[in-house]
Amino acid sequence: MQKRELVNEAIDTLKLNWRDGFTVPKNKLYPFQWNWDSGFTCLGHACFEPQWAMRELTSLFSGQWANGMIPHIIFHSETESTYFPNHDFWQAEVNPGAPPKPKTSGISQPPVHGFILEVLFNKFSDDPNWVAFVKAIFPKVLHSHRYFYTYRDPKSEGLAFLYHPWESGRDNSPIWDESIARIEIDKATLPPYTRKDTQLANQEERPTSDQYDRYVYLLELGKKHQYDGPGIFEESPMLVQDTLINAILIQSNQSLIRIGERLGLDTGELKEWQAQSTSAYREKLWNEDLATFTCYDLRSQAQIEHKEIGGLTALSAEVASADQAKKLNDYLQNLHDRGYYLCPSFDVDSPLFDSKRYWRGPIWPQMNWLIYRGLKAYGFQDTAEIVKNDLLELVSRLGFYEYFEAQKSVAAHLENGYGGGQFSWTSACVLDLLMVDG
Ligand code: 9WN
Repeated sequence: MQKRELVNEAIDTLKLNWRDGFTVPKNKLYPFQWNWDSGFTCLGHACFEPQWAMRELTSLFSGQWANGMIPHIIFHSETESTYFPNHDFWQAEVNPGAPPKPKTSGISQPPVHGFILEVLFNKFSDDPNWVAFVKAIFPKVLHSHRYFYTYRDPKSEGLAFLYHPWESGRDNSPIWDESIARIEIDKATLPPYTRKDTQLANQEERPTSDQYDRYVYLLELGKKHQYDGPGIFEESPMLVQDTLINAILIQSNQSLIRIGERLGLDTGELKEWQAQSTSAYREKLWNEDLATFTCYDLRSQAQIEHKEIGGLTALSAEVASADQAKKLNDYLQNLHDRGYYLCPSFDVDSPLFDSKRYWRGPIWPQMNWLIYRGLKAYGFQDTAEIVKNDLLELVSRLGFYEYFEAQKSVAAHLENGYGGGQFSWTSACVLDLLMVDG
């Protein structure tokens, strides 16, 4: 596909997935508004219908809880029935601070909205409507960061924990295997449920049914503790300081600090968080032997020793030291030399690598967008171009899919990507790369 065709198809896909105020990631498979998807989707709106970006964020923040949390799903429709778990399974009303409407889930996702807001602000800062919008939403984004520091960092380390794989955005990554293996599934007490995803996407590309049982177990655990109670920290078999969530938090803190300084808003709290988070991230999560950043398991009190895509987001957050960044760049160059598309979501040399199954190996478009910008920020222009061009090649050959095969030799024989087609963040990231970066 030529550049013009790619641009047109990306815009058509975003229009197709637009629901008069917000965007669904993919019709039927994901029929509501998702937290971090919405942030990336704004990048696309900004290229052809900037007003939609304001409306997208306004819709998302209409689901914000009193404690500051932006839920990972906002169920704008209560009748849509093609997704499990629906709002009635989550029962967010167990927490008195959840809004009565829109209905929401009870956990969060990587807080991308601070840095997305900065991208938008940089683009439209001459427009008084945008300046007013940024000023109005700034305290809400700030409050969503406060949620992580208040409810997810009980020892005040500057690193937020997650207790559900869905919060990480990379649901079935092998990095969660050990944590969720601690769960003892008792079918007699697990509430009955029916998955919908495997009716809409290839079963081999989705998490397994055993993993779903564990996702439901952790959802029930959250519900039992009103989704923000201290019992979660005490009881959850999964308690992890994640590389991705914390890198995104740091990246968004920095964006909010810059926005706040330009607009004369108070950034004192942000600067305190940021100073603590950056040094904790660099020291606690770096693994010298693996030469990457790793998640930290608060239950076993040890790093989760795997190379995976979350560690690379330290580049986009610009939290890696120059030496750490060079090692991450070398890792990517090596994968490129060995015939992989960049950036595989998991260690290609691990027996747990699966180039087809969701977060256990495939390439994810929004991750390439982040890592591309991170590499550029550190001056690794050549690798950045590979990351960008690999994504554009995959999309122009295989379509606007959710994720893609990582091995070039395998992808050469494929006619499509994996998961859902006509995907929103794929369209938005491609549009931004083509229209903004040329
Ligand atoms: C659970 C919507 C979301 C993304 C996640 C991705 C996938 C959901 C699911 O789809 O997760 O949140 O049902 O599989 O892993 O990153 O936000 O696109």
